[in-house]
Amino acid sequence: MNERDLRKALGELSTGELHYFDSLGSTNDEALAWATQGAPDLSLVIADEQTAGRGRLGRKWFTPAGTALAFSLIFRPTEVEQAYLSRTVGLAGLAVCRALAGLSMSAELKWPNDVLVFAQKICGILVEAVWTGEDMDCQVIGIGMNLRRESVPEHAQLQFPATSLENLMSPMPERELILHDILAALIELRPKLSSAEFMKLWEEKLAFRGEVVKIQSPEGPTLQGELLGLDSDGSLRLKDENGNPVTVHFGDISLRPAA
Ligand code: BT5
Repeated sequence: MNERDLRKALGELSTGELHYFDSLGSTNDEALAWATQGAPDLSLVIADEQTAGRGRLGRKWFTPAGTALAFSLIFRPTEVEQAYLSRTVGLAGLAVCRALAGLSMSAELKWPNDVLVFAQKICGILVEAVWTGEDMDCQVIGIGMNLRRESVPEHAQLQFPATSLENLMSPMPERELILHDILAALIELRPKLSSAEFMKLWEEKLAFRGEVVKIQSPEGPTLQGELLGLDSDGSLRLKDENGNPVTVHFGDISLRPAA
């Protein structure tokens, strides 16, 4: 991967500027810093290797050189989109699902931020905000996708089973093309962000829908219930063991099938 090939592959897409690094701590850190300096909407930070890739709450994201797709997109919401910022993670997830569908792969979204194929994590998403005082200036959408087998951490380091594209298909398309397809899908879906149709698309892709799942969060007791769908802000709707409706808001949530 190099900057010239990347620019060529992204050619006709209406993305912003592009910063490519052979090696970087975290593309999200770089994008957050660049965003505060005014990077335009849909500007991209891409790295071949991340030495301090991040998951949620300081967890590590593994990105060895030459094995994965790791990038961050600066998302400057329009006035309409400002009211739907909690949907951005769904936008990113749906875009990844669409890109994988183009490779004949059926992906699902494990709420709130994982993309699964055959119930294994192939991609993680980390959406972070840049604030100016009390106002959210923009968001950074970080996406890490496992391509080669070597991108998958050792079993002991995993919180959830993981896989790579190479495990599922051979030969694999070029990284640049996968990136192109994710961005093209995101740009195409973006105008729907505020619609009910968008929430329907997101719900249809939810993993474990109709199944009993366990929800753990550090703040509360473990909850078990049937996964029903999403509220309009992207919160998760469950039916608990007593048949009562429960809403789970975004946070440090871990979701697992109960069985
Ligand atoms: C995530 O966090 O899944 C979000 C990951 C976002 C990574 C992208 S890469 C580009 C951008 N720049 C960054 O610095 N980050 C973003 P979370 O749900 O907290 O999951 C983290 C957990 O996933 C870790 O604790 C490991 O158990 C596991 N993990 C780490 N690396 C993995 C990998 N390559 N594949 C699958 N699982 C992994």
